[in-house]
Amino acid sequence: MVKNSKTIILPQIVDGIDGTISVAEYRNHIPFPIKRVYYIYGLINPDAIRGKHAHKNLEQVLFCINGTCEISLDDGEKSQTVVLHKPNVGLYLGKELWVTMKEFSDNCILLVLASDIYEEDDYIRDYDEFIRYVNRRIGKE
Ligand code: T46
Repeated sequence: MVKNSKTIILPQIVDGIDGTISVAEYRNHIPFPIKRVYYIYGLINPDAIRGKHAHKNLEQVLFCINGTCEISLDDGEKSQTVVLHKPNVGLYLGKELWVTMKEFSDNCILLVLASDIYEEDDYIRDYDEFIRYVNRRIGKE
């Protein structure tokens, strides 16, 4: 895996044909207190590409609670792609990861739990700037 990322599996409380509950609790499943929840939906454009940015400090966990999507991660040295397709299997994104989201199914609902409120200053939206930022952080520059 790239650094600052891991898979998070939520428990499933299955009630047979009457449905299933999955639960995300701070500490038990989510490694930070949740200050914001947002969700992305209405992904009717099959060519939609979202993300293309990194965060300086924000931590998040992404769950595709309906449909499927593909998340590409780049830590400045390594990269990997993760397909989210199960409502109880999430992807933890720590700081300093360049994230691109694509290949959304049209019924995709991407639920995001975040460690902080929305702060545009926390975003790095230029890839070259991201590489300079991580290189400075690991003392390469
Ligand atoms: C991330 C990925 C996974 C707000 O005003 N408040 C919010 O909480 C959010 C998330 C967005 N916005 C505004 C900012 C932009 O004007 O909504 C607009 C679209 O945001 P953005 O282009 O950043 O959306 P995505 O899907 O590329 O990225 C989002 C999150 O912004 C980002 O933190 O990690 O999902």
